[in-house]
Amino acid sequence: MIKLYGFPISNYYNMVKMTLLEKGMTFEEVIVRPSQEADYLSRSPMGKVPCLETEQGFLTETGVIIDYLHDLDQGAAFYPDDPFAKAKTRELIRYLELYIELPARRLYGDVFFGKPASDTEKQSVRKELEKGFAALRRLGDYSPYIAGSSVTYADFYFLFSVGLVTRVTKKALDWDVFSTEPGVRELLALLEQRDSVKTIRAAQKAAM
Ligand SMILES: N[C@@H](CCC(=O)N[C@@H](CS)C(=O)NCC(=O)O)C(=O)O
Repeated sequence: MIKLYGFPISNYYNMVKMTLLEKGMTFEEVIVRPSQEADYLSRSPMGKVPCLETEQGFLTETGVIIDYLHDLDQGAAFYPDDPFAKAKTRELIRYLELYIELPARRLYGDVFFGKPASDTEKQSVRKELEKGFAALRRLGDYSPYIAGSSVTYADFYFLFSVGLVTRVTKKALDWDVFSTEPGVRELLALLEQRDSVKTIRAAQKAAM
C-alpha cells in the first residue's frame, strides 16, 4: 500500500494528501518531520516532506508525486485530457510554487516561528509576491476554479499555498491579499467545502 510521509501542518504534505483523498486511493500516513538523519535521507534525499513510498521505491517533490498518482489512473483525474489545457494547468502549479509559495516561505520563520525578518528581506519578498500575484491574475481563471470550470490539481496547490500566503502577507507585510486580488477569497472558501479538505483540517486541528 502507498505510504505518505510527512505531518499534517505541512502545506506540501496536504497537497498530496488531498490528491490521494480526492482520488479515493487507499494509503497509510507515516508521521515524520523533515530530517537530515541518514535513515530519512535514504528515502527523501533533501530530507523534506512529503515523501511517498510505493512498491517500486520512494518519490519526493510534491508536483512529481501528484503527477505519478495521476499517471496511476486510479480514481478521479484532476488534469484535463487536452494536452494544451493540461500544460496550462501545470503552468499554474509552477507559478504558484515558484512565484508565490517560495518567496512567501522566506517569511514563515518571521510569522510562525518567532524568527524576525529584516525590513530589507520583507520588502524583497513583497516585491516578488506582487509580481507573482500579478502573474496569477493574468493566468488564473477563477470560473470558479483557478484553471476554469473544473477542479484541478492546481486548485489543490492554490488552497495550500495561497491560503497560507494570505496569512503571511497580512502579518509580516500588512498586506490584505483578499482586498487586492479578486477571486482569491471566493475560491479558497469554495475549496474549503470539499470533504477531503474537511478531513485535512480536522487532522491539522488535532495535530495542533
Ligand atoms: N519542493 C518541495 C518542498 C517541500 C517542503 O519545503 N517541505 C517542507 C515542509 S512544508 C520541508 O520539508 N521543509 C524542511 C526543509 O526544507 O528542509 C516539494 O515540492 O515537495
